[in-house]
Amino acid sequence: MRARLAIYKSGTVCEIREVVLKDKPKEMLEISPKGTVPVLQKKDGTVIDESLDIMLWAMQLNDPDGWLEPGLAQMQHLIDDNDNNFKIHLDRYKYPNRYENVDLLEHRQQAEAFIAQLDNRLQKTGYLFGNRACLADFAILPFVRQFSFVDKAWFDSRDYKALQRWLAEFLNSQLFKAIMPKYPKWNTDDAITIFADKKL
Ligand SMILES: N[C@@H](CCC(=O)N[C@@H](CS)C(=O)NCC(=O)O)C(=O)O
Repeated sequence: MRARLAIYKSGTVCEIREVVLKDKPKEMLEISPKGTVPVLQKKDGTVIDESLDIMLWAMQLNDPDGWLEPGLAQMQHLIDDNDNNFKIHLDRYKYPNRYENVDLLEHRQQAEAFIAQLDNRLQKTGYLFGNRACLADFAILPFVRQFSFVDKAWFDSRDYKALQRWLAEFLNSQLFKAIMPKYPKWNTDDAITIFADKKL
């Protein structure tokens, strides 16, 4: 989701191939054997197979809203905390059956510490690094969205007003709606589909 957000915001035109994770196409595994999505192949054949790197690539091409303005060094620490810590707990809270000996409430509690940290920042400035959304907001929001939906009633009952407003604004945004349409699974001989070419 975060790669889509950045590609769309940058206005970069690209072909999209929807992958079903249980049935990854050989074309994808040939260019990125690690087998995770998203994978982006540039016109020169270069492959970027980490979502944050795809965001950075797109923003370096065109950054109309100044997503990179706070400076990557500033934002990186919080994004790393999201990717290397919050996401671990989120996965175990959301999919406890995929792991052995997992107590989902323990992982919810661990994940909640990050939520509280974000809420604290958002209370002060409205967005993670100042008074408008930047790369860090869009790199982290999709995971907070997932966290909120695991047990929506519980999430809504918590006192994270600034974070709840930040998330609601994202879910109601034109940007979010623009990147959400689903695409059919890609097959080798399919015609080219251009990403976000659908008019809302
Ligand atoms: N650090 C990677 C993680 C990507 C990742 O784990 N993606 C999941 C889907 S959200 C995946 O492709 N899993 C592979 C699988 O389930 O086979 C990134 O952000 O690009």
